[in-house]
Amino acid sequence: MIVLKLGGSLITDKSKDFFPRKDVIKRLAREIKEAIKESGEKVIIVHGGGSFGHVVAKKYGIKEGIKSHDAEYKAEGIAKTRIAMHVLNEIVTDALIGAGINAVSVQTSCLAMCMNDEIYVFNSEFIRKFLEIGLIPVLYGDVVLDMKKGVTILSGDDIACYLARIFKAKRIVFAIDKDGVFESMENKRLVEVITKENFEKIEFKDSEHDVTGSLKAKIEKLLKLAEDGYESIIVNGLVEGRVKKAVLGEKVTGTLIKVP
Ligand code: IP8
Repeated sequence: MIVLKLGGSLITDKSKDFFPRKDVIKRLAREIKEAIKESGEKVIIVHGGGSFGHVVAKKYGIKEGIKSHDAEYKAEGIAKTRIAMHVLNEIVTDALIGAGINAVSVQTSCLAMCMNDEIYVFNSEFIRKFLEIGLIPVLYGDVVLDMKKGVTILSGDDIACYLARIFKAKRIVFAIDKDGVFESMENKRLVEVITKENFEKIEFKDSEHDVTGSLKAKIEKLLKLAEDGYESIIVNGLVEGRVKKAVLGEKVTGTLIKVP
């Protein structure tokens, strides 16, 4: 089992609202198809929100939950965030099907619920069943109900980490728009391996965050995943061939997150 997360910054242009990178998505779909064929592995795909979900979620403050005075405004924001993610998911799923993958779109907000931003309910049986009958589930970061806050945003990273544990993933690949994690944004030197030991030395920039958190917080989640026995790799999906290599477990430029 392989879990592949396609980052929002990879599949959309975050400098332009609602702007999918259709050529990139199409090429990634081809790479994923080839990797599935060559490896014979089952794959779960999760994608992020990019210039679709994050723009709307930020505007309406969805991550802050519902307060008594703003319920109507939040309801409007929830509806608009959901449809934005639905539209992006359709573009991704359509490209996957176009590449010959039997992809099935799975609406995260109908499977999952949070409690103070943490996954509280997640009906992974739907995913298991889809995989069993030969489909490739395509989930995405989404607006979901929250038992305490009313609503929140569940990131694709959290979904990918959760499913990696549930399905005991053999490989976890995070495809983004950069070669991996850099020592600092100034020197742009790639950190090939991150462990608990060198993590604190990395200079994360504050500006590198969206509604679901900073890059630093994302890496912290991946370090926890590594401690549970699941290594992950971050690769640049804008460079042709890297996602395919990472899915196949071949040597590839990127940042590996593992235990020391
Ligand atoms: O881009 C967030 O998912 P992420 C999805 O994986 C929304 O953090 C709705 C903003």
